[in-house]
Amino acid sequence: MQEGSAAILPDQENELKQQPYKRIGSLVSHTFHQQEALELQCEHGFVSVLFYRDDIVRILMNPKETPQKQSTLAVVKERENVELTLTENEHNLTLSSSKLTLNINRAPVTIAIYDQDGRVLVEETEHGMAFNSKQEVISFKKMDANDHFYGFGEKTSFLDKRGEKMTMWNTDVFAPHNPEIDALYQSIPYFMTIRNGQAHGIFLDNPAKTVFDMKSSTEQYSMKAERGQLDYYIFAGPTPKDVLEQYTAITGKMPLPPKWALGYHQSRYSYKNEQEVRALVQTFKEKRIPLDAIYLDIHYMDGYRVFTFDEDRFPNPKQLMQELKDEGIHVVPIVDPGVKEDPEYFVYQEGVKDDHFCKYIDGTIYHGDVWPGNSAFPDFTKAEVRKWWGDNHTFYTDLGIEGVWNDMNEPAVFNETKTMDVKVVHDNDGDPQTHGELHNLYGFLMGKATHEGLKEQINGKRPFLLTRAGFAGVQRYATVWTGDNRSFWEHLQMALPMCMNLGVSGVPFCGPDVGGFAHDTNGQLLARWTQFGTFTPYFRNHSELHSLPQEPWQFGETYEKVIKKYIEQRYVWMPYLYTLFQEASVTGTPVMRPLVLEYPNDKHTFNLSDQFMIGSDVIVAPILTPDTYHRVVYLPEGRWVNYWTNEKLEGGKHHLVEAPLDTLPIFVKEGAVITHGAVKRSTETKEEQLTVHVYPKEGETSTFTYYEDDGRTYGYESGEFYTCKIEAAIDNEQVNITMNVENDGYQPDWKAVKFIVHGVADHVKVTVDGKEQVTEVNAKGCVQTNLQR
Ligand code: MIG
Repeated sequence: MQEGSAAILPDQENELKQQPYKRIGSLVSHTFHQQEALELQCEHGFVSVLFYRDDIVRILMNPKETPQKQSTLAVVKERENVELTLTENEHNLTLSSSKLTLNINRAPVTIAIYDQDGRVLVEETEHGMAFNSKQEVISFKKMDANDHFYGFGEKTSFLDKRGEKMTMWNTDVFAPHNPEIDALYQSIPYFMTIRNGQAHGIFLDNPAKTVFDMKSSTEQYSMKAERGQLDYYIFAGPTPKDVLEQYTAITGKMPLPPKWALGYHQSRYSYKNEQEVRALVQTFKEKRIPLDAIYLDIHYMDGYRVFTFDEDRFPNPKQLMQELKDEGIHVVPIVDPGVKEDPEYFVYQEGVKDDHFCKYIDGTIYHGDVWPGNSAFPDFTKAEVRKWWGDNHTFYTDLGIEGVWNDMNEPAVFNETKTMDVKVVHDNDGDPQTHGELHNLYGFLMGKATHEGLKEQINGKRPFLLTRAGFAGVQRYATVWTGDNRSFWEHLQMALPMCMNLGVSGVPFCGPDVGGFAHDTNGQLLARWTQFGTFTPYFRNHSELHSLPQEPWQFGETYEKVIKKYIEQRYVWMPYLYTLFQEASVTGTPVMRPLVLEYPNDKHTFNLSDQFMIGSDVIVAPILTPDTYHRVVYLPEGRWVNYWTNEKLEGGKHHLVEAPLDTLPIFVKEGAVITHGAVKRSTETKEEQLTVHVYPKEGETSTFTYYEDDGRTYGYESGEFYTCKIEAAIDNEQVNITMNVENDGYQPDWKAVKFIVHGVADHVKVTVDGKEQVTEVNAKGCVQTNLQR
C-alpha cells in the first residue's frame, strides 16, 4: 500500500517515543576461573565475558539471570584455552589476553576494550549495557570522529554505514529497494569499524529483531535486540582482513563452490515448460553464448507443491536433465519453504504425521498464505525436520540435479506483517522459543537443511545452493542473491556497495539479478549490468513474469555483441576468479572487495561506492548511468595499467577514463600477475592453455599463487589440487619469470602456457624458469611467449 501524508500526522509523535532504558548499574560481585567465563553480577543485570581466542572475546548481558551460553547455530567455533590474567583495584577489573585487554569499570559497570598496543577499540559510554520494560536489551558505544562502518550484510545505500540506522529483520521486499528500506532478506548483525587505518569488528549473535544505530548521534552508536540477551563477539583486527578471518573463524567460511556455479547463469520467472527450456538452450548454442546453468522458477511445480513437477509442462524431467547435462548445462529448481495444505499431497501428509511443521503453543499448526495457497512451514529449528527436508531432495538429485534455489525463506507470507506469526513456538531442539525470538534464523536453517541434504546425495560432488534469506554464517551453506531489485540504473548503482558489504560480512559469493528483476530493462542497461556481472561473484540474469524478456539477445545486435563479450570475459577471467574463491574459502577475504579493505588508510576509499576490487590487484569501475561514455576512477597509491589499452596511470589520484559501450573500465596494479583462460561454452569445456599476464614493476618481484582443482569434488580436501607460485621480476631489460609447482595433487588440463608481459619495450628479453624464450610482440604491443608443458 502506498503511504500518503497521513503517515506523518502530528499526533502520532507520542507513539514513536522510545521507552527509557535502565542501566545494569554497579558491580555487586564477580567470579573468575581460568578457562571459564568471568561472571559479573551487577545491581540490575548479569554479564559474562568469555574468550574464544586471544583476539576474539564474547560478552553477554542478561538483565534477569546469569547469561545462557548456548549460541545460535551461526557459531561454529569452540572456545580455545586462552591464557588470561585478571587484576583488580577499587575502581575496576582488568582482564587481559595477549591481544586484548578489557577494562571493566565497577560503578557503574562499563567495559572498554584495548588492543595489545593499548589502543582503545570498543568503549561503552556511561549508558553502557541497558534494558527496558519491553524486554529490549541495548549497548551504547563511543563513536570516534574517524570511525567508518562496513558490513551489516545486505543493506541499501552507500558503502560506509556511518550515519545509517539499520534494522535486522528478514523481510520480503518487493517494493523498490531504496535508502529508507533498511530491512531486506538477509540479516547479518555484524560490522567492521575502520578507524585511522585499523580495523576491529562486532558480531551480535541474536536472531530476533536487532537495530544498529550509527545515525542518531555522532558521539555514540548503539546496538539493540528486541528480545533475548545481548550476546556479542569482538574481533581485534588490526587489519580489515584480520577481522574477516576472525569473524569467519566464529561463523565459518564459504566452502569452495563447484566451478559451474561461477559460470554465467540464465533465469526467468519462469521458463514454463520443457519446450521453452530446450529452445532457450538452443539459442545460447546457436549464438555461441556461454552458459552454465538455467533456473526453473515456480511454474515447474504441480500447483506450486515443492518436490513435484507439473506433468503437462514437464512430462519427462529426467530426460530433460540428461539432455542438458550432455550440453554442459546445470538446472537449478526453486524450492520454497511453504508446503501446500493438501491432505492428498505426500509432503503435507508426512509433515503433519511426523510433527514437522511450525506450531502454536496449543499444538495447532501455523498456516500462512503463499504461492500454493494455504501452507504449513517446516520447523527448521529441529534437527529431525532438517534431516527430513534434506532427504526430500532426493526427488531432485535422482534426476541429476546438483543445485537448488531457496526463495521466500524469510519466511515470506502474504499478510500485513509479511511473515510468520511471531507467536509461533519453534521446537528449537527441545529449547522452545517463539518465532519472534528466532525469526532471522529461519532461512539460514532451511539453507543448512538443504545444503546438507544435497551434499549427502550427490556422491562426493559439491552442491550449489542459492538463497534469498539468511543470517550470519549463511556463507557455509549458500550463495546469496539480493532479491527483487528492479531494472533501474539506481539499482545497478546500489548493487555495488550492497555486494561489497555482503563480502565484508563474510559472504563472498553473492550478486544481484543482472538486468534487474522487476520492471523492464533495456539494451543499454542490460549491457552495462552484464559488464558489472562479469565480476560479481555470482552472475545470473533473472527477470520477472511481467517484464520484457531480458536474455542476452533481446535488444538487438549491438547490445547482444557487448553482452556476449562480457559473458565470455567471465570465462576468460575464470582461472583468476577461481583462485580468489579458493582464497576466500580459506581466509574469509572476499573475492569482490571495497578498496578500503586494501587501502584502509586512504580517505578516498572510505565511502567509495561506485568501483571495487577483484582480489588485491584489479580495480573494476563499471558505468552506472545511461548514455555515459566517460567516468571518474580513483586509483590508490602505486601505478596502474589500463587492462584494455596498457596505458599506465599514476595512483593516488582521480582519473577521467573512457568507456564506450563495449568497454568496462578495468585497471591492473603494476606488479600484478593475472591468470586467464579461453572463451568457452561452459565451465565443462576443458582449458587447453593457461595465459599468464605479467605487469612487471621495477624493483619488485611480482607474485601470484595460482590454484586449480577438478572443480567438482571434495578431492582438494585430501590434497588433490594444484598450486603454482608464479614470480616475475624485471631486471635490466630482461623479465625473469618462474613457475614453481607447490602442490601437484591435481594435474590441470592445459598443456601450454602463454606469457604476456605488459608495458615493456618490445626488445625486452623474457626468461621462463631460467631459459631464454623466443618472443614476439603481439597486436597490443605486449611481449609474448609460448611454452609447452
Ligand atoms: O514474489 O518465484 O525473489 O526471484 O522469481 C515472487 C518467483 C516469488 C521472488 C524471488 C524471485 C522469484 C519469484 N519469487
